[in-house]
Amino acid sequence: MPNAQPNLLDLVLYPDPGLREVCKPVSAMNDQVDRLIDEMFYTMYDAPGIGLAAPQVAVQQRVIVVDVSEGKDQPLALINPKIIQQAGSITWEEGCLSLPGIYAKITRPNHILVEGMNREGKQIQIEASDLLAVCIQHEIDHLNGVLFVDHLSNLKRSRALQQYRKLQLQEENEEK
Ligand code: K2U
Ligand code: ZN
Repeated sequence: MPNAQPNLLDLVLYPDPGLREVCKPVSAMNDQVDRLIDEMFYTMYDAPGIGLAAPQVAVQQRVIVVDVSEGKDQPLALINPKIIQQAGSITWEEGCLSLPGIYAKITRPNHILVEGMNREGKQIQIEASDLLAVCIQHEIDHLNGVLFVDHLSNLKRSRALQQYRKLQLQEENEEK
């Protein structure tokens, strides 16, 4: 009998090296992956967030969860997701649960066709636009060890990471 209440997982924070690894594909849907997906959704909604990738909870597997709906009632889990078509362009102020407190405008395609396996183990294709497209691309980046700040110019990235380190130091000092 699986445990009813999923566990809240610890979020991995930059500069943890796990965030820079290329994650391994999931060979087949199984109970462990199914439980991981429940725990990722539970952790994402609690953060709160609208997306989460497995390496952000220290699991180096190609699993993402997203829910950009207002009502928090449209959960989408994708295993081994792959973008097979992309078009257009949208600039969005992105944040990341692994780099709390920093935000930056990132430009990405705003229409994508994604394929992957759903949590029932079925191969599916999803068309996504705007925020859902941004979110899915942000999460797939995580599976390839790419963070949103990597899409910035060197100057903007170094400024963002400098600000992040300052915030982390302030946090540590406040905890003392
Ligand atoms: O992967 C993550 O860190 C979760 C990201 C997903 C995301 C980032 C930028 C743009 C879209 C999605 C976010 O931290 S979730 C936090 C959040 C909450 C509400 C609106 C936007 C971002
Ligand atoms: Zn992120």
